[in-house]
Amino acid sequence: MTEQKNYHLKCTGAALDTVTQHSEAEDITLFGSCFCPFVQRVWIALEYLQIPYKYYEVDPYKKPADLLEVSPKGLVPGLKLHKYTPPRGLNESTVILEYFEDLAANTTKRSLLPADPYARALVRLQCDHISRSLVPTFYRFLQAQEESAQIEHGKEFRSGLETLVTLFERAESEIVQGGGAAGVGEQKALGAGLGLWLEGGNLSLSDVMVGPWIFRASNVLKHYRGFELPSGHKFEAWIARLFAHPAFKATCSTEELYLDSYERYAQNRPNTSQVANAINSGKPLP
Ligand SMILES: N[C@@H](CCC(=O)N[C@@H](CS)C(=O)NCC(=O)O)C(=O)O
Repeated sequence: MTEQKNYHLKCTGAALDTVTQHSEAEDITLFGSCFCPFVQRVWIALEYLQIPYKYYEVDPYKKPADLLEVSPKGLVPGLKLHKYTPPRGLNESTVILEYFEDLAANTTKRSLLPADPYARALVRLQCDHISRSLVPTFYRFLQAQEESAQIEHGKEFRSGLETLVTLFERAESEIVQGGGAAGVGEQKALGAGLGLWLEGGNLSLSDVMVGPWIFRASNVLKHYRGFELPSGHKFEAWIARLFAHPAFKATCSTEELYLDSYERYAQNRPNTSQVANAINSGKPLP
């Protein structure tokens, strides 16, 4: 029998360089795990919003006491906030993202969202779809063992990506084209915060929310399920902008780390994780 691969415990490649650059004490410590997409989300946001932080690698499956102190379910990401005495904790990637957005508004003045309330709502609609549909479908597809189930869930994942594209197109058409912009400069201003879907756009909350799974679709799903991301000029251009973005690249390890770390999901091994158990029992993700 070929040897089973296990999850990694240390970043590699560009992510390892970033970890090395963020090894000194700061007001925020990010408790992370090198393979975890929920961690990668908040890590990209820290990089993009230029919020100072220290990266601290933990094994969430071992439930170390210092992780449980900041994240009650023992899930990564967790934050330790040293500006409070005693220090406080925060968990849940989506909540942490909003926290960083609020922090940056008062400090670095950078943002992952457009300024206009309706445009912000459209980005949040994209995020809602990512959380409730795309992310669980990724795991259902990867964990499916029967060929028929793999085909069914592969279709669901592809259709989830298509829905995301529809939501991107809606924001583009309502805000940029429907915004009555006279020239390229005005169009760019209206599109600010709507994400990398727009040529010349900035990273958005939805790019950050979905990017880690798109990346794992490009390597893990491709390797284990033969999945190919949608083709087409606009989709490919979006992916290229996303994968080349400095904040995104800085948090990526090398492909081997992901392939090894996800073998247990692809084989649907028992007790892989709380996420895997939730998928197998039809319960909501933790
Ligand atoms: N809803 C959580 C999910 C985080 C999560 O599931 N993280 C995984 C690693 S990718 C974990 O810590 N797993 C530990 C376990 O399953 O016990 C979030 O968005 O932060």
